[in-house]
Amino acid sequence: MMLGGGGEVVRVQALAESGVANVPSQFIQPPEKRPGPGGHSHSPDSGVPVVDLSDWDGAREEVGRACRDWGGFQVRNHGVCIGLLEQMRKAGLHFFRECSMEEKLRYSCDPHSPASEGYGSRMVVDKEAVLDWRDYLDHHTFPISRRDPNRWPQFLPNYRELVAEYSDEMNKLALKLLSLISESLGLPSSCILDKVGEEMYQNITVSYYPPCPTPDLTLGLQPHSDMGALTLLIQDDVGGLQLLHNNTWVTVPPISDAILVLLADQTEIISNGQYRSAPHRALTNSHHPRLSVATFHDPSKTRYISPAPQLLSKDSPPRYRELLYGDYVSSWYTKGPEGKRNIDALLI
Ligand SMILES: O=C(O)CCC(=O)C(=O)O
Repeated sequence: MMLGGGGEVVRVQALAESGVANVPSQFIQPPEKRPGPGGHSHSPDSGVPVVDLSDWDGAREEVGRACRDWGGFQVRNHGVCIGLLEQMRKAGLHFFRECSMEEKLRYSCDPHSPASEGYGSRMVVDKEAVLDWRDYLDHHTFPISRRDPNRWPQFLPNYRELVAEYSDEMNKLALKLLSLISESLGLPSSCILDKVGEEMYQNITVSYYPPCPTPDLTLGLQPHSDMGALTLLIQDDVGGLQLLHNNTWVTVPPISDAILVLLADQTEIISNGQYRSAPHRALTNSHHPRLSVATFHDPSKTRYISPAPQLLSKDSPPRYRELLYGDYVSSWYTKGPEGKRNIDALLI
């Protein structure tokens, strides 16, 4: 999820490092949204599906079940070099931990433009919104015409090459997963891609969540589902990402070699609601900074999205209105990300 941010905005990391005992009121969630005590525990058997992709054909059914029940699942043996995942996590950490504020600010995103590229803190442009306890660094990486490595920091000599390689690998994996997800619905493998377009838009967001003195009152990232087609996410070993499953928040256990796949709203629409986009949120904790890298794959703004005709019949009428993706994005930014209310507004 990326909205706006930058400019005169308070950097969460700077606030945390100043040693405040109580966070400013703009970061305090209303009581019904607070994680509360105990919201942070996680165990390896949380139930979030883990799918082994060493046999892609064999994984189809499991992927279908995970998309239907959870809207998200972790994958292992996905074909992306584990060393690359580690390098990306380390580089992200280096930016936030080792670079001076002056250097970070050189790459600030435009505070007046939603989803602009660069270093930011404030998710929502709306001045009334509760703030997330997070700073981020966002890169525009696909289509290739959007890539401008001059806008990417150079704090490590190979950072720009690393981002380009990571972007390429995630794009390849996203294409393969969208084919598998299409097949798991009984559709031709190209069906979802035909809808969203081969030339997907890709953004990479590195999120940094500093330790927070009042983790029971704040959120690293508020609950939302992603607006595009598919998100691929890696995290470090701290933990704090949660998926909403049967009305309960379940922590996604960190697995260093795994990639979390999150279905986003357009895939829910194309599946006519057979699969659900996954509401998720990030918790904070008082001791350990946390890092994640989310790679978003979205249709171009000129694509029209609607349920796949092969899934429609007299008994299974369309559940969502057709939309122009650009309109969906604008409306998402206007209303804010809250939970799934953006996609719910399209229900017939
Ligand atoms: O930090 C995380 O684990 C979640 C990141 C996320 O959901 C996002 O950037 O939209």
